[in-house]
Amino acid sequence: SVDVVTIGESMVLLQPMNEGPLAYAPLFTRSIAGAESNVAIGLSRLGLKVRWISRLGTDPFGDLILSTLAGEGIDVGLAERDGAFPTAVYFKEFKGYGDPNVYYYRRGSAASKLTADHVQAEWFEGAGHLHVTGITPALGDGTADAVRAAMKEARKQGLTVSFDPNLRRKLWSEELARETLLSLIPLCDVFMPGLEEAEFLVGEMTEEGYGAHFLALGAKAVVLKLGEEGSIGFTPMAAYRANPRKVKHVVDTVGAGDAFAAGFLSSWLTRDPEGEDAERLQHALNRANLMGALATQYKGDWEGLPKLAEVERLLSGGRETTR
Ligand code: KDG
Repeated sequence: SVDVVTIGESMVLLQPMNEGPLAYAPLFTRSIAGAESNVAIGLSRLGLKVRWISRLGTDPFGDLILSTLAGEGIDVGLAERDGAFPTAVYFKEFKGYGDPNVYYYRRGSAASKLTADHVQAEWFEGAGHLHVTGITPALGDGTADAVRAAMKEARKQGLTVSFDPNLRRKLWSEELARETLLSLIPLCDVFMPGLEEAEFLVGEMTEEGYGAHFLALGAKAVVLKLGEEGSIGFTPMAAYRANPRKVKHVVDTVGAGDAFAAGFLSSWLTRDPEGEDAERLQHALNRANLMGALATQYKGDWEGLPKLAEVERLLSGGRETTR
């Protein structure tokens, strides 16, 4: 059986070894990344069984992505290869301040050709939950319909669904992004926007206003990410604000939202669903805040993510044996 299915494009990631303009970067490290596979890795390290679905070229970079994810214990057996289109690549640029710049080379990639016709009932068989993001709908002509079809098929088979809007302005127009992302909210159980994304979608409101608004659209839990301010979660029964986990020095913010999602879902999906909402939110949000904070401490989207024992130790204030 599978705890979580996630669908989305992973790319080869090239990161300059040094800070400064990408145009003058002579040396790069090579990894892979993608919002949904970042979540998959986070969940797998926290002990959940995860299946990752995407489309890859029949090229060496596709091989690299598959072997990396398989090495993290993720089921990649249903990912498709398509020899007609390439596996995508992206670059980060570290300026030495603020968020890194990201440059995508993904237009026309194998994953961007995903359509609703590709969505298979077997992707969800034996699974409990589907996680999708707002990146996939932005990738190609048929990808929004594919995500919609996947969310519907998952629900038909009794899975719960989480949705992180993950607004990527470089990938589509504001109008299309807003319309498409809003249309997917009624198909999810857990909606997890950042504060800026919430404002982008429905205009300026209070945090409680966003919670009420997205619950009214059909989500059963709303998780608002407040960055350095922590996070706040809402269900129809409860609201809980979790204090941020302080970090000394932020190295790379890319991937923090995915780590947060993995932290939240790993708790939300595995603890007693009959428990009190406030207590469930508290446990899930504190774990999510810790995961998000840890992800900012490392260059790379997911390499620094912890295993469950480390998360439990950090949350309980236990000591580490280092030597
Ligand atoms: O959330 C991190 C992602 O943004 C990164 O891994 C690349 O998937 C990616 C994207 O589309 O931005």
